Amino acid sequence: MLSPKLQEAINDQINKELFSEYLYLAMADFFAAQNLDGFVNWMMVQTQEEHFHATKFINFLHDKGARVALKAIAAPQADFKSPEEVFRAGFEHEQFVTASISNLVDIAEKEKDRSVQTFLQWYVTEQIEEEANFDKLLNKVKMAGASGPALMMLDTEAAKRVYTPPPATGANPGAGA
Ligand code: OFO
Repeated sequence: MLSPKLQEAINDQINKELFSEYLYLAMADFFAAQNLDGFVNWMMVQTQEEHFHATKFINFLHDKGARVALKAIAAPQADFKSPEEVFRAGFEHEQFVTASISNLVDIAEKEKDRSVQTFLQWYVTEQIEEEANFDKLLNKVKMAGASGPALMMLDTEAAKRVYTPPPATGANPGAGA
């Protein structure tokens, strides 16, 4: 059984993951308005990742016999000055999520809940990739600068990104990892 404090903290994290999905949908929409279809695809794949992050937490609460408290999702930023600003905002958002996961780990440690500590390790590792993905693209977009052809090359590269759901393993197959 989860402590009320952990249950509340996980519910807050579910809201953050769903907000991440919302934020990247807004970024996809911004790129669609610029006709940068490869970046639209990249962001749409990212929204699928975020949806998975949220539902993995939801499945975990279900497995622990706890209720999910779905809260209102804040409206994300819709307009950006440039692709560089989009990827910088994404990178900073991922750093915020990493700090939030780290805070959850701290709470689980204080509550001495080993099952939550173990479960959270997947997110700790996942955040390394989440930050790196945005950081790499941010740096490439920065290097492209005002060069239209360089940006188009990056857009073509971004069009190749595909969503690969994590394999279903362990005692929580509904969560997919
Ligand atoms: Fe992007 O890692 Fe979840 O929020």
